[in-house]
Amino acid sequence: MNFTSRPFIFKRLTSSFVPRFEFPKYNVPLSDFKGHQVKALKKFQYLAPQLNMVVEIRDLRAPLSTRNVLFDKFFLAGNEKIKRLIVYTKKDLMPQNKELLNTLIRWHKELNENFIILDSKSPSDAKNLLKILQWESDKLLNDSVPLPMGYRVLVSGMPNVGKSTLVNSLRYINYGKKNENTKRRKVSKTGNEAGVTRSTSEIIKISKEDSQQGIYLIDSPGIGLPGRVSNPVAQADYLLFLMNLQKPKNKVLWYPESDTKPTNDIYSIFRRFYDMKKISDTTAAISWINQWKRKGKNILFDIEPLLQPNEFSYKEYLLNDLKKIESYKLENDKLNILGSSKQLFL
Ligand SMILES: Nc1nc2c(ncn2[C@@H]2O[C@H](COP(=O)(O)OP(=O)(O)OP(=O)(O)O)[C@@H](O)[C@H]2O)c(=O)[nH]1
Ligand SMILES: [Mg+2]
Repeated sequence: MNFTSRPFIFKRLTSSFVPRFEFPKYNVPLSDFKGHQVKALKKFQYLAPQLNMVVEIRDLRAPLSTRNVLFDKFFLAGNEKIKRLIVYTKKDLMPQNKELLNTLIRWHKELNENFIILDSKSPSDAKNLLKILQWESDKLLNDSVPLPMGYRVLVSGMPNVGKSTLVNSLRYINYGKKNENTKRRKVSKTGNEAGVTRSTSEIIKISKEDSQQGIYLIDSPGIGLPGRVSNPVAQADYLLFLMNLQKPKNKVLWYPESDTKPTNDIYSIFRRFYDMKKISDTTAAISWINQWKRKGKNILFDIEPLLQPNEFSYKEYLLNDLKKIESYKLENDKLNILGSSKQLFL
């Protein structure tokens, strides 16, 4: 898809359907921290001295919305020695988008960050990630850095980005068939709705039983940001707005399969859900958003920076996000968990 010019999008319009080009400003409640997320942040601080690496998971289709500046703060709070690898999941839902890839390369170069892109469910992708972890672990071994607790990797990220799925794929490489009736055993529960993992996991061994140095994972609950739009109906409407902008002709995609007409009316989508089951607008909105999370192929959630690549600064965006958090006075006590409010990325 070409995001560099709006006229390109116009060309794709059907004669009968015109998507919205402006999204209405809703005055809706903003998100707050949830109890189990605050607990997880505290646990991160507690675990920090044992950690060698943090693998930070983001959704490739929402590279901005699933970046959490709280994790950046974590690295400023005296944890700079921990290696950091950014992993974009759901590659299978955004295949071969060169423009997006080039954008990510540019952004991460600016911040001197390493990233990879994968499908959390793919065994070969998991194997490649394990090779990276093995390589990092071997480096310490060769430098005779003592690791009495093995090489420890925390898997962190926003809710529902695919952390537990990836943990399971990594575990499966060396332990999938050996244990328990040769059935594939999940070490970490996964699910379609956000908030499946409720607490930070025990350590999960992923290196071979007889390896010289163990590599261990710690799964964690998704941690969101306060101050984001939390109303599911508004979120669903925004998704519909984006979907129509990007795929105006794609009628079925992840509307309920039975209906094929594109629409700008989010309630008409909800009604298609009602047909199947009597549910509230909120439940329908959540179900529909979850369909995007699972199978929203080629629909980006963060579209503006790709439409206006020259006007968008990644650094500025993140500093802004950080400022928003700093000014989130109500929750200040909780945010102090992650140390001082030093400026980032400067
Ligand atoms: N297509 C596709 N689906 C994925 C991928 N990774 C995860 N999923 C799906 O996304 C949903 C969420 O996955 P989880 O692994 O439970 O996500 P999580 O980050 O552990 O979620 P929380 O614990 O709730 O924060 C599940 O339905 C997974 O099957 C991926 O790379 N590609
Ligand atoms: Mg999970």
